[in-house]
Amino acid sequence: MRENDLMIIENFLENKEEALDIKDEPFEKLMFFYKSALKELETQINIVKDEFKIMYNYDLIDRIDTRIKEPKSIIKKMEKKKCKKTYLNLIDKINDVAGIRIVCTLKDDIFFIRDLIREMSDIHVIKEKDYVTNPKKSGYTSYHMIVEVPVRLTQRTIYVKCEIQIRTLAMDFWASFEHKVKYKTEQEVSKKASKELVTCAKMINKFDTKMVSIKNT
Ligand code: 0O2
Repeated sequence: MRENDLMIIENFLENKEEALDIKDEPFEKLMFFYKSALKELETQINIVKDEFKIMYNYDLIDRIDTRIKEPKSIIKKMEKKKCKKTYLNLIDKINDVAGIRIVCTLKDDIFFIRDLIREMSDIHVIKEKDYVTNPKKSGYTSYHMIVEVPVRLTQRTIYVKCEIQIRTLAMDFWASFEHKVKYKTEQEVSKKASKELVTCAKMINKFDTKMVSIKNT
């Protein structure tokens, strides 16, 4: 969020340097901004989905998922990032309080959707991470964008950060499986299982590339 937007939120929160309390009213008020931004973004992406289906008879987007990060997960992430648990740090340092996942069929569509988002006049892209071209060590593959979305309040418009994850159905299958067995579990997964997950991610990458070449033949 920009400086001005922070000031507006500050008025709502009264003291943004205050320690974060997930059970308190200011926290709920802050979440209202994220929820509103997510609704706005979901509507825009749904229009793209429907436009391609209806106007071009093409299923560019298979599925759209949205979520507001659980308060406990917000706290955990702040601890991981070693930042003081204040409202200001939440707004500044946690980019994925509001998240949308766009799942498509083909790998090429990821970059096409990315370009469409870059061109949306009222969406400001502030950061991108291309884990499709450069997968994470875990094997995780996805395209991430941090964007600012306008929330039109009665008095004025403020821009709120949202995270967009774009991935294929195959990448999504891998990520949700890995999320269950490894990423979010406290206990260590064996080295063998980790290695096998990386192998599976590479297989999925080959599979995704093959699908594009089949489509283009
Ligand atoms: P959850 O439960 O999915 O919300 P940043 O602060 O923006 O610079 P950030 O957010 O720390 O960076 O990291 P990154 O790499 O952009 O990852 C953000 C999200 O991507 C994660 O959110 C996961 O959803 C997903 N992700 C990243 N790495 C992996 C991985 O190895 N496996 C799986 N399955 N998902 C991954 P959270 O908050 O960690 O989790």
